[in-house]
Amino acid sequence: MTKKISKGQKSAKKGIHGGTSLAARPLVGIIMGSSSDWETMEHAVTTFKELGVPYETRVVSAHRTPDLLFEYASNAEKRGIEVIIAGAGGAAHLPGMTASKTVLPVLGVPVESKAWKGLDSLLSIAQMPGGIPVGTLAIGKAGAINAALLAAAILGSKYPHIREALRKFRTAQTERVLANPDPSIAAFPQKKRPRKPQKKRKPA
Ligand code: RP5
Repeated sequence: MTKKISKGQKSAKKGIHGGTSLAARPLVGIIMGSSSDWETMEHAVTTFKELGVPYETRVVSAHRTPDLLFEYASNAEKRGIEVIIAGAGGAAHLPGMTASKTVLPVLGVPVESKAWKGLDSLLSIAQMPGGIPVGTLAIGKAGAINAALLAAAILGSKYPHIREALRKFRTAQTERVLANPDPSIAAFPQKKRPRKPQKKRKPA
């Protein structure tokens, strides 16, 4: 017997599969300590849009809005969030504090700070004492992109369409690199691409 699916379930399912917008039930919560972190964290959003992973974004500050942080982290699982990405800079306690209030995987993105170029953020996020892990990515844009890709890899074991989207992303990335083997061609457009070596003809 086939199970009946309610209207709400149907649209959520459709949203997840089509899924780049907030209309779909978000599977990933992207939080950041300040709106000034958006410049970095938007790269996680761009990556999710490409992969079709439904997400939500919020400013949740560990020191300016600590009650909101507790509420967000405590309720994320109940709301259907499956992975949290937390970006913060400086004395970046947001990812660690979030991880302390949930058993969901928390991925931390160290935002580049003015004073220490993000090294302070990196150490604050990575150096969690044993017991409360935060998966820490690279400082800045690369970290935000990789946090999204890692979140997609985690979700991929449950959602095959996300795994396939990730596979496609990787294939396209490889093909882009192989299609442009010589960066000097873009720098000096008059330079011709090397010809494929011709096979020697045997004398008749
Ligand atoms: C942290 O302090 C934020 O994550 C941000 O990276 C940093 C600076 O915040 P703003 O002073 O720009 O709001 O909490």
